[in-house]
Amino acid sequence: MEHWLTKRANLSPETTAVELDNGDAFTFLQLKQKAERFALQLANVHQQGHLAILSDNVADMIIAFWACTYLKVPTVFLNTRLTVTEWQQQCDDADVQLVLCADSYSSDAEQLLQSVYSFSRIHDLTQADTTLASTIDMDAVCSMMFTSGTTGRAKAVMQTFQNHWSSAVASALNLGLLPSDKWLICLPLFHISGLSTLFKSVIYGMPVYLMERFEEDKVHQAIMEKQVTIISVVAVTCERLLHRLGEARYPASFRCMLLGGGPAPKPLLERAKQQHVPIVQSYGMTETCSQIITLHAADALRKIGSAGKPLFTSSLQVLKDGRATLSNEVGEIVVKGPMVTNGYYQREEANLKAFQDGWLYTGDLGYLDEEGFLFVVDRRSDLIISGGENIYPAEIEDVLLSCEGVLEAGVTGMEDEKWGQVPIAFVVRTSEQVTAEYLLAYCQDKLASFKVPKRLIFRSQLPRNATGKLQRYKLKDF
Ligand code: S0N
Ligand code: AMP
Ligand code: MG
Ligand code: MG
Ligand code: MG
Repeated sequence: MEHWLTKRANLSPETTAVELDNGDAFTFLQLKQKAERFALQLANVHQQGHLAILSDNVADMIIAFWACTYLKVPTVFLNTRLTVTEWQQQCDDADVQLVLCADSYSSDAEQLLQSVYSFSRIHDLTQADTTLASTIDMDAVCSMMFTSGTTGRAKAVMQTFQNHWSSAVASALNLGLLPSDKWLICLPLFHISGLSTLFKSVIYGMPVYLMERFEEDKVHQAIMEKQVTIISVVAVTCERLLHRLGEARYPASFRCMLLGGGPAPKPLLERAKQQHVPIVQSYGMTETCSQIITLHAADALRKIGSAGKPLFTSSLQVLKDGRATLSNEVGEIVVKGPMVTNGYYQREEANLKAFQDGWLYTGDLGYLDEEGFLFVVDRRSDLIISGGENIYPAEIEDVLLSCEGVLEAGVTGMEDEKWGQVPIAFVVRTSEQVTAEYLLAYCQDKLASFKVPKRLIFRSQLPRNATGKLQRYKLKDF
C-alpha cells in the first residue's frame, strides 16, 4: 500500500487532520509535510532499530510517530506515569536504541541509558539526505506497547500495520462513518485507546481533536462547542464527564462515547441512559489493537452491560475445558481476527501459551447469551484495573519482596469509589522495624504511583495452597 499519510494528503489535503485545544489546527497536507521534515531531521541520529516515544498528547507526538513510519522505524510507546526504573526496563526489553521525548520529560528521560532527544532538539537539526518510505509494509511491526503478565514482567505487544488497518476498518464497519465525524482524543496516545484514533483519522480522512491530557471541563466544553462526534473513554473518565454534564444535554451531533478498557459498572450505564449519552460499550485489549467486540448502538439499551458482538472481521469463542460453552455458561474469552497481534516481542513462552491456531486466549472470563452477545464477568487472572491502567499483583509483590525485611508479599485489588479498583498489599516481615511508611517509600521509588499499594497490612502468614503457591483470591477476606 502507498504510505497512508501520503495517500491521505493526496486525497484530502485541505481537510483538518489535527485540532488542538489552544485553537491551532493543521491539515493532512501539513501533517504530512511536518512528519516528513521531522523524519529527515531524525534521520541524522536514528535510521534503524527501535525508537521509544515518551510524551503526553501533544502535536509533536503525532508528528514524531508518523515520521517514524516514514523511516520504517517501529515505535515503542512509554507510559508517562511510570518511573525511570520502569522505563529503563521496558527500553531494555524492547531493544530501544533512542528515546524521543516531549521537552517536559527531558530531565527524567536523561537518566535513561539510551540516547535521549527531546522533540525540540530534533526540530533544531538539519534535514538529512535520506529517502523516505513511499509505501507501507503491512506485515511490519508499526508500534509496541507494554502490557503486564502474570509473571510480573511486562511484555511488549507487537502491533503491525495490518493490525492497525484492520482495526480501523472493522471499527468503521460497526460505528459507521460520517463526513462530519471528529474524534476527540483525551486518553493517552501511549495506550491503544488513544493511538488507534490516529490510524482511523488518516485512513478515514477524519479530523481529531487532541487534548494533552484528560481534564473534564475542557473535554466537556469541546463536546459542547467544537462539533466533536465521537470520543473514547474509560469508566473513570466517563463517570467524570457524566457528572460534569449534570442536567445539560450534549449536542445531537455527538453520536458515540466509546467505552472500553475495563468493566463498565451497570449504574454508570444506567445513568448514561438517563442523561441521553450515547454510550457504545466495547471489549478490547492492547493485543487486539483497540475494540474487537462492540455493542452496536441499536442494541445498546436492550443489552445493557454486554460488550456486544465481534466486529465484522473478527471471531469470538467462549471455551471451557477445550469445548465451546453453552449459552450463559462462563468460560475463557478467545478471539481471532486480523487486528490481533502476532505476539509479544521476544517472549516465546508467553506466545506459546496465549496463541493457538491463530486464536488469542485472553484469560478473561465471560459468557454468551442466547443471541450471542458477550458479557464479560471477570478479568484475566489477578489483573487489577485502576482508572483504565492495568496493574499486575506480581509486579508489586516482586518489588516488596526485593526489600530487605520482607519475607512474603501478596497483592490484591480492592474496590474503590474513585478508581474502580486499587491495589492493597499483605506483607509478612522479619522485623517490626520494617514499617508501612518505609515500605511505601521504597515502592514509590520503583513503581508508578498508581501501582503503589493504597494499604499495607502486616500478617504473620499468607494464604497458600498445599504446594506453597500464594492464593491471591483469598487475600480479599484475609
Ligand atoms: C483516568 C485518568 C484520566 C486519570 O488521570 P488524572 O485525573 O489526569 O490524574 P493526574 O492528574 O495525572 O494524577 C493525579 C493523581 O492521580 C493518580 N492517578 C492517575 N491515574 C490514575 C489511575 N489510572 N489509577 C490510580 N491513580 C491514578 C496519579 O498518580 C496522581 O497521583 P499522585 O499525585 O499520588 O502521583 C488516567 O489515569 C487515564 O487516562 N486513564 C485511562 C488510560 C487508558 O486509556 N486505558 C485504556 C487502556 N486499554 C486499552 O487501550 C485497550 C482498550 C481500548 O482500546 C479502548 C479503551 C477505552 C476506549 C476505547 C478503546 C478502543 O477500543 O479503542
Ligand atoms: P489492556 O489491553 O492492557 O488495556 O487491558 C485489556 C483488559 O481490560 C482486558 O484483557 C480485560 O481484562 C479488560 N477489559 C477490556 N474491556 C472490558 C470490558 N468491556 N469488560 C470488562 N473488562 C474489560
Ligand atoms: Mg542518557
Ligand atoms: Mg495493559
Ligand atoms: Mg490531571
